[in-house]
Amino acid sequence: MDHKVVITAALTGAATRKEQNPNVPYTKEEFVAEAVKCYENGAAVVHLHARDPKTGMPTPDIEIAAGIVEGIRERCPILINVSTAIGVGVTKEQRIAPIAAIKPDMASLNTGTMNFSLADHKTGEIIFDFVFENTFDQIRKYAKIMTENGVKPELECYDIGHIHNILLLQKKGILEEPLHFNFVFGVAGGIRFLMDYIVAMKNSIPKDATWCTCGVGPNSFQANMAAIVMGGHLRVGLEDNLYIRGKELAKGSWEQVAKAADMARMLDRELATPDEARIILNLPTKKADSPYGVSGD
Ligand code: KMH
Ligand code: ZN
Repeated sequence: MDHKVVITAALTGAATRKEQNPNVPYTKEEFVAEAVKCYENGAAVVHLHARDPKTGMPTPDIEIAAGIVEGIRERCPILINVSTAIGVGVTKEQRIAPIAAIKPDMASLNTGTMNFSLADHKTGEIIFDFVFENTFDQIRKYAKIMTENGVKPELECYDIGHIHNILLLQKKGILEEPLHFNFVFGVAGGIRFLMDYIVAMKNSIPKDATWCTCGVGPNSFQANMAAIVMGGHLRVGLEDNLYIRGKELAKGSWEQVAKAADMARMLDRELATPDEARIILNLPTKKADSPYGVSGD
């Protein structure tokens, strides 16, 4: 199973909007249809930030998030990874609340406080300036809640120092091992994609850890191609990249999943099913018992 690749589809994120790409889902029906298409094209995991269906803004509303999770679980066995970043203006308590309420298969766990901004890399203009707070105390508390609820954390690392934050906290055993990391490239305030950096990040994590990678905009498929070669897993989706190639808009996150799947197959890495992903990513053997259904049942 070692050679198999797990593809995650990140459908929305906190920032992308229909004005930029009309295929960003806002309603439950749009989320479910998009998740099913991602599954059909090879994704084993879907990463979710719920949106207010009327405004399209990210929302901490648990009923909305739960409705989306339930709708996806009714239609396909894809594993569900819920964001604990959600969006700008969401409180620390609101960010973690869906974990105990929904008990998704996985959740993002952000690993350091940082500038999390939007910039024009050509001109150096900072378009949107924002501090993303993830203190050690907060990371520890979120990790505890995830562990108690049987939810596998995906450790979002936007720089190599974030890996060291986790290794420091892990001296006290805050997380069940093996750990699972996501190396994120291209956030203004984080590391940009370079082969040297991804090699350094991979070499910094424990030998038994699993990892995937995603990148903002043009960093997306570059990082994923490197991960295919280096034995990592992939994340694509309209959350971080609106395009399929150049300035051509993607028809949906599913089209990026299909492209990533082709890239992986080209290098003889087969795609993991959700059941296989559960094993590869070392999800808890006992599936979280969620009132909103269980993936794969
Ligand atoms: N959009 C990614 C760069 C999270 O949801 O916790 C960040 C992300 C964080 O996916
Ligand atoms: Zn996210």
